[in-house]
Amino acid sequence: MKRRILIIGASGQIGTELTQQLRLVHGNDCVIATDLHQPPVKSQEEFFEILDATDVDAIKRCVLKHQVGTIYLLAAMLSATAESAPRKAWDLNMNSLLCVLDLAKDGLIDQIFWPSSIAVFGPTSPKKDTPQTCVMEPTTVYGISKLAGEFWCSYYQRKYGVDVRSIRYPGLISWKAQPGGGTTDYAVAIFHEALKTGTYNCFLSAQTALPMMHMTDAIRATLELMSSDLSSVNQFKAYNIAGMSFTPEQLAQKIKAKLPDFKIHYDPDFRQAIADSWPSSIDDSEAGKDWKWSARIDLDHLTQDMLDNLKDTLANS
Ligand code: NAD
Ligand code: AKB
Repeated sequence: MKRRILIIGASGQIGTELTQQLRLVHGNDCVIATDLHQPPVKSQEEFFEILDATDVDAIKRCVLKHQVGTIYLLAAMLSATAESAPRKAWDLNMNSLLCVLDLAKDGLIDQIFWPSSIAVFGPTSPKKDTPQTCVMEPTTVYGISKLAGEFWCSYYQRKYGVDVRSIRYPGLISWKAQPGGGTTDYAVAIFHEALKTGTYNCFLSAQTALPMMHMTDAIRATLELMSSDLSSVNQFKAYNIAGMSFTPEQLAQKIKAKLPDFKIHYDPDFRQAIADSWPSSIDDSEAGKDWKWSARIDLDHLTQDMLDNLKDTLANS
């Protein structure tokens, strides 16, 4: 029998769409979605279980019960929420990763996907076209946990031959599920508010450029990396991937072109310092070279897609 796929943290922004896509590819009963909370999409309640990413014994029982071969570990605290509870964020982000790495080391599972982030970079990294390898001195607890996680992944790969793959996602933009407490969340909230109230109060300044990506591209990147031949994977830390780069003002202009009455105000808060410490754009040539990665969705396409789909979702809610 084909070994199953376990998603931990499946009810979040990425998990909601990753679960859907993996079920399309592998079949519903091959994908076990788990989280502390029920999935936001009703149709995903089948093959769903409550599972705590920090409960090592429960994860092991789940792996054995469902004959799991691959784990996608998505449970984490993101950049903004992590700053309000640094120790809790560190414990969740690190202990869950070490738990699944040990399962692979002990031969219980074959493959792991664990997402990293552009948050591994810091103010001393090159800001523009930030390369795969450069100075990395993150200043957030989230970034520190992601960078440490990358080192753990490459350690387990080198020392124990664990097949663990990772991507440094930029800010992800989606309409199917809400983001979970990051600094790039404004780029989703702006669409909701544009349609609901016509006004958005942005917590970042007008000129803050950040790397971003449509969720469809991010899910495709994830599945492409996971299905790549092991011999073409040369980065066992995490791959840079790039989609687009824009400022709140540039995004607001795109929305205004579709909704002329839309207004944006700027009221930066503590998240401004986090954004200022991150790259404004990313060089993803290593991913392009190793597994032929290239993004397909640009800012015009993203704006249209978000407005069209959210309009329908809000009308039906
Ligand atoms: P999210 O916050 O939307 O979802 C995380 C999920 O984990 C939530 O459903 C939450 O209930 C669950 N969770 C939290 N604690 C848990 C626990 N103890 N046990 C089980 N589940 C638990 O986050 P996301 O945006 O889907 O991100 C998933 C992963 O991708 C994270 O590692 C994040 O750092 C990374 N990432 C996300 C982005 C982005 O823009 N969304 C960018 C870079 C990296
Ligand atoms: C966040 O803003 O924390 C995330 C990320 C880029 O890792 N979206």
